[in-house]
Amino acid sequence: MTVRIIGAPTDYGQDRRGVDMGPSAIRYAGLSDALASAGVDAVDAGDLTVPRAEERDPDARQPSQGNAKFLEEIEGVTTALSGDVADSVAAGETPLVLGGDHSVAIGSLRGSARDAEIGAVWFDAHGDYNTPTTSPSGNVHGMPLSAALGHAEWDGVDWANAPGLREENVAYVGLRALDDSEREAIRASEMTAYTMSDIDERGVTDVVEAALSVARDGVDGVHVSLDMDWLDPTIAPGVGTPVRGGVTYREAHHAMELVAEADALRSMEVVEVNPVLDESNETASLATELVASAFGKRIL
Ligand code: B3U
Ligand code: MN
Ligand code: MN
Repeated sequence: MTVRIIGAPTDYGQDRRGVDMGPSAIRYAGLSDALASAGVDAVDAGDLTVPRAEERDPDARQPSQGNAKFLEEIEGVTTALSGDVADSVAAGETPLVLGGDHSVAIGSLRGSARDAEIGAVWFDAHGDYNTPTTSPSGNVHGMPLSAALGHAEWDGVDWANAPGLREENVAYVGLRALDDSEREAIRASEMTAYTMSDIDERGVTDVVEAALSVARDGVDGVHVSLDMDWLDPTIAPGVGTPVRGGVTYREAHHAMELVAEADALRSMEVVEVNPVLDESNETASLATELVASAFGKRIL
């Protein structure tokens, strides 16, 4: 397997600076050694060019899309990203996108779904299913799934839509922080949502296996989206919106080992690593370990 590393150093999807340094932090933490330990060949395509946030109006909004912030910048980044992800898949590789905040998923999903049907497993504390009008923050990192799934509010915003992704093939793992309208919308959707309570009750093996079978049912491959705030903040402090009660180190590794075992991985992203908020780059370092497990690293 050849993995193409694509850095998306952007923080336009949320309010805290620093997550744009995620790709550097993850590489510095030893990503290439981690991938080598998983036995895969890795090609590093470098980083996408992202306009400098310091030069942008901090309140920039496009009036046609509710209160979503920085849509013009996010369009630029995710359009470039979707092209690179799609080309990588077409070349027989498995793209690994390094965020950046979770708005990059708009590009990963659209790219992975170019000329294909895909499913997605969303490892996250959050639902990322707000829309430009329901979002309490206006931060697009809380909206990528509603955008990719083409909700009515995103009509006419073709760059954000992933036509090959259907709700029926989306499964969340580890939810624990939802906004009220987002909770209603997830309940009303065809997506499958496993919360932390489900992990407590059923165990991580059962939940992740179920999520993977939902995502892979009848599709060409699965996109795995790993938001580092999925993990408990005691082991992943370097994220913008930490939420207590996340998965443990061992649960996370086991989940990623199950991803590798499922042998359906089409594309993957790891997002929300913020080295400015981190302690000695440990969140980035954990990200490299989890990626290695997802790509097949085994203890024995
Ligand atoms: N649901 C909130 C908070 C949030 C979403 N994703 C993250 N935080 N990382 C929102 O702003 O949409
Ligand atoms: Mn997220
Ligand atoms: Mn999150």
